[in-house]
Order: sequence, then C-alpha cells, then structure tokens
Amino acid sequence: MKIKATISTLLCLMISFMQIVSAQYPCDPATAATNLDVNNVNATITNGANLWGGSYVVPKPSASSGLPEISAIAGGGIWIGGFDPGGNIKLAATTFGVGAGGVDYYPGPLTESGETSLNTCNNFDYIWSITGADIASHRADWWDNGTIDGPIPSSVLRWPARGNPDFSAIFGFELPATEQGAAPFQDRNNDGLYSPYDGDYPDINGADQAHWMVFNDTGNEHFETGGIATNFEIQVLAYSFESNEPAVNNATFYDYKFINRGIETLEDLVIGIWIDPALGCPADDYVGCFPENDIAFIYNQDAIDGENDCSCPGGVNTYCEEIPVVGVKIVKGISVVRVFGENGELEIPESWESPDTVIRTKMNNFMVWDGPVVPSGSSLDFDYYSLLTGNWTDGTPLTTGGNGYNPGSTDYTNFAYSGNPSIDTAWSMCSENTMADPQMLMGFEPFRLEPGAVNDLTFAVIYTADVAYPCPDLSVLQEVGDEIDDFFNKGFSTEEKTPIYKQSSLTLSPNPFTNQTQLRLVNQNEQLSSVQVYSISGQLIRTYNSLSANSLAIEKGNLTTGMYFYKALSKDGKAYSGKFVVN
Ligand SMILES: [Ca+2]
Ligand SMILES: [Ca+2]
Ligand SMILES: [Ca+2]
Ligand SMILES: [Ca+2]
Repeated sequence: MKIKATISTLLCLMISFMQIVSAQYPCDPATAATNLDVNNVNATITNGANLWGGSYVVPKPSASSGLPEISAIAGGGIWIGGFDPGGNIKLAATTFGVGAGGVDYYPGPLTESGETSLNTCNNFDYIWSITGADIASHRADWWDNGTIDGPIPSSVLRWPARGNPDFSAIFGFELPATEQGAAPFQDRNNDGLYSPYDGDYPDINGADQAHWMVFNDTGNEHFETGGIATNFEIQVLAYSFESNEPAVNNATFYDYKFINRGIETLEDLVIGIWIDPALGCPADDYVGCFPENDIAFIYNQDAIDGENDCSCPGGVNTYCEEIPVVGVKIVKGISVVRVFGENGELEIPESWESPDTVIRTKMNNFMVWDGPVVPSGSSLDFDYYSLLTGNWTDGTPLTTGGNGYNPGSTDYTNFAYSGNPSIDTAWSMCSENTMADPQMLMGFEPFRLEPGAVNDLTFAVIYTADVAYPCPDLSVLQEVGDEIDDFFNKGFSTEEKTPIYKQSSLTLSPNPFTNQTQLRLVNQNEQLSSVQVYSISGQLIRTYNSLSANSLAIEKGNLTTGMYFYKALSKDGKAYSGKFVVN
C-alpha cells in the first residue's frame, strides 16, 4: 500500500512537472471572429485553428429575402509537419477544434527567437478589417496633390503593417517590427515602414473587403496532435471581390504566409489544407479532386440534400433540391527550389546541391477519410504527418480504388477520388458509393525552411450552382477554376501610376486663422455643395449642407486651437480636401 501511494504521488509529480515544462505559455485558443461577406458569400472568419468557424454561407441570401442561410463548409485549417536537424518531428494541425478536445494554434505573432507571452496572445486575439473603398479614398487623397490632407480612414490608420506610427497609441500594445513584416502594404516611399501619412496603403490585392490575422503553434500545448511546436508564425489575409464575373463574385481568397520563427532549419516540411465539408446537410456529402486543375471539390451524395427528404439531423439548413458544388482551388502553391538537369529539366536538388531556381508547386497529394484521425497506436503526430504525405496513419500508401486503403495493393496514387463523378468508370465517391461524411486534406510537396525564412500560398474557395445531380459532371467547376486563375494572373493592379499633381482648384485663406477663414473655388463658375470639418483624429465635427455659392466662410466658433481636416464637394460632384489650423 505504502509503495503504491508513493508511486502514484511520483506519477502525479511527474505529470505536473511535464505540464509545467510543455505549457510554457498558457495561452487560450483564439475567440475573435468576423464575416467576409461583401459578395455572394458570407464566410465566418476566425483567428486560429478553424478558418471558417463552422459557417461558410453560399449563396448569400439577401437580408430582405427571409431565406435561410445554408453553409457549405464546416471547417478548414492548416496542417504543418517537418523534422528538426535531430530528426525529431514538429507538427501542428487542426480538425474539429476546441469543441472536440483542443487545438494546436494560438493567436498572435512570435518574436524573432520564436517566443510569445500571455499578453501577446490576448492582444492579438483580434482580426483587422478593411474595405477597398477605404483604401481607394486614402489613395485618392494622395493622388490629388501628392500629400495626404486627410482625414485618413480609421481602418487605414489601424492597419497592422510594419512600422505603423499610430498602432501602439490606438491599440495600447506594440506591433512587432520584424523584417518578415506583418499585414501587407504598398510602400510608396520604399522605406520598409508603413506610414499612411506618406501615402503608403494596405495591399489587399485590389479586393473589396479583407481581414488580416496572425497566429502561431507555440502559445500552448498541442492538444489536437500532441506534436512538438514548429515555432511557425502564420499570417492570413482573407479577402473577396464584388464582381460582375460570377466565378469571382462567388469566391473567397486566402493568402497564407508561413514564417519559421524557430532557431532550427526544418526539413521535409509539408503543409496541408484540411477541409471538413458540410454541404448543407453533412450526412450526405462526397468529395474528390481534379489534380491537373489544383482543385478539391465537395458535392452531394444524391439529388436531395438531407437524410430522407430535405431535412437534416440537428435541424441543419439544407440545399434541398438546388445543390451547388464548392471547391478549393490552389491559386499559388508553396514555393520550392529546383536545380536544372542535364537537359534543362527541373529536378529536386540533393541536400548538397545549391538550387538554380524557385517554382510554385501544385497540389501534391489528396487524402480523404471519415471521422477523426484514426490513431495507428504509435505516435499521433506521425499519424498526422502520414496523412500529410499521402499515406494512411499505419503507413499504408494511398492506392486507387475503394476508399483508397487497400493494404497489399501496389496501385499507388497521390490523389484520392480523382475522377469526374459523372464518369462511372472513373474513381469517385459516386462510383464507389462509400462513406458520406468525409474530410479532405490537400498536401503540398516537401520543402526546407531555415530560421527566419518565409513561404506562402494562396487558395480560393470556388462555387458553382449549375450542376445536375446525382453524380454531377463537374467539368463546370474546372471552368470556374480556370476563370479564377485568369483573374488572379491578370494581377491586381496595385501599382500606382505616376501621379499628375493637379493645380489646387480650391483655396482656403487665411490659414492659420483666428476668427474666420474663406474657402473658395478657383473656378468662378463652380459652386460648393457641402463641406465637412473633421478633427485630427478623423471625427466629423461640423457639416455645411445645401450650399450654393462659390465660397464659404468658416467661423472659428467652438473650434479649439489646432489642426483640422476638411472635405468639400462641388455641385458637379468634384471632391476636394485639405487642412487648416485654428490659432
Ligand atoms: Ca491630398
Ligand atoms: Ca513607407
Ligand atoms: Ca449534403
Ligand atoms: Ca440526401
């Protein structure tokens, strides 16, 4: 009895010691969430493990229609696995998140030596949002006369880009100024620092709406996988476009930037995009892929979305008889290095070879399974890594046919269910009639990442309503994917043309003034329509409406000493802006 008690006490001590050692930072999983909803999609965006937090609504019903919101995807997230120089596996992944027992990811950036703190985690449990309209207004301010007259939209002032001079005053904490940077921006004066006062502006690829967030796998233990932290910082820009092109108007885009904040080079790093479909009712979903198009897709098992009829267990809204198809399209894959072979062909370099070039990779493998990751019984992190590399958790390679798990078969493939469901001789979930609540994982080619080095990728979630069930012909989704490629490859025209400074067409005099100043349009035939006065912090403090004169007298009145911005609109719709000082 005595011995038993001693052993269990020792065990308790050991366990609590292990917890102290591994839970270096007691960070909580992220809670911040917002909506990406400017076009025909209303996607919940959350910071951390599950990108969509359970809701990806497409098509987006208008508020007045009274139609229910139907979601197409339950979850999505990033898997990363690789090896340190000692051959130890480092791995982070996500599946069903906090509700299912835990996560590997925590909010916030890491320091250059791969560290974080509880304060940093809490401070960055946040998502920064901006619209294309705010950026356009700010760019127009610079464009008109080569100076920022303001007021600068608050989303532009708040943008968490490297060097933002107002960031700590606005948020009460510092934004790290590491060389890998934070939120993307166009650096007009090329000094490496974001200052909206110099005409720098957030770079959201020309989108109409964007959200930015940052997380890591170091803030606490890996409750999902038990893996050792990769010490990766992951920055995400989620964005979408209002467009007359249906393919674009039905899509959302995601830029992922991966920074190795650890002190060691990681080898054989594989990054994967995990998706948990729930196309309306999750009980009757199928998935597959088109490797040549870099697309993974989600479609319905049968012609009616729901279990027996259009209803679904748990009261989940269903697509009923009008069931779309949703896909994940790799727009820009992970970059990897290559050497030129004897005939100029691209080859993977040996460890001693220095690379000749860098290429963007396509989807390298595609795995599909049902329910939680099946533990092999050895080590859970290796199980996740096996799936990332196109193998089952027990090491059996993916092979063609059935559900892809065919021990003894040598019909190896990288891609599960890679046939068009409408072709009954091709391998699809429709032709196999297998499980009906699958998850999928799109894996990339292995690469190496040195400390401080960066890799990135972009994917889009694409959609088409135009398919006939059951076993639909999904070539239409390939066309949507091609349109997305065209759109993306056209470039987003974020480059500024050389501005033509216009002669000021509006004067304000005297400036500074003590009692009164005159705002006057230079063109005698032009008339003012309205004028707004803003405080230095951008707060609207005075409005002159229904004007119809060439000039306006601005009285000091209740304006305290200091600088103000004004915006003036002429009768024929020209906008002017500037600043004045009250003595
Ligand atoms: Ca200006
Ligand atoms: Ca700058
Ligand atoms: Ca379904
Ligand atoms: Ca059904």
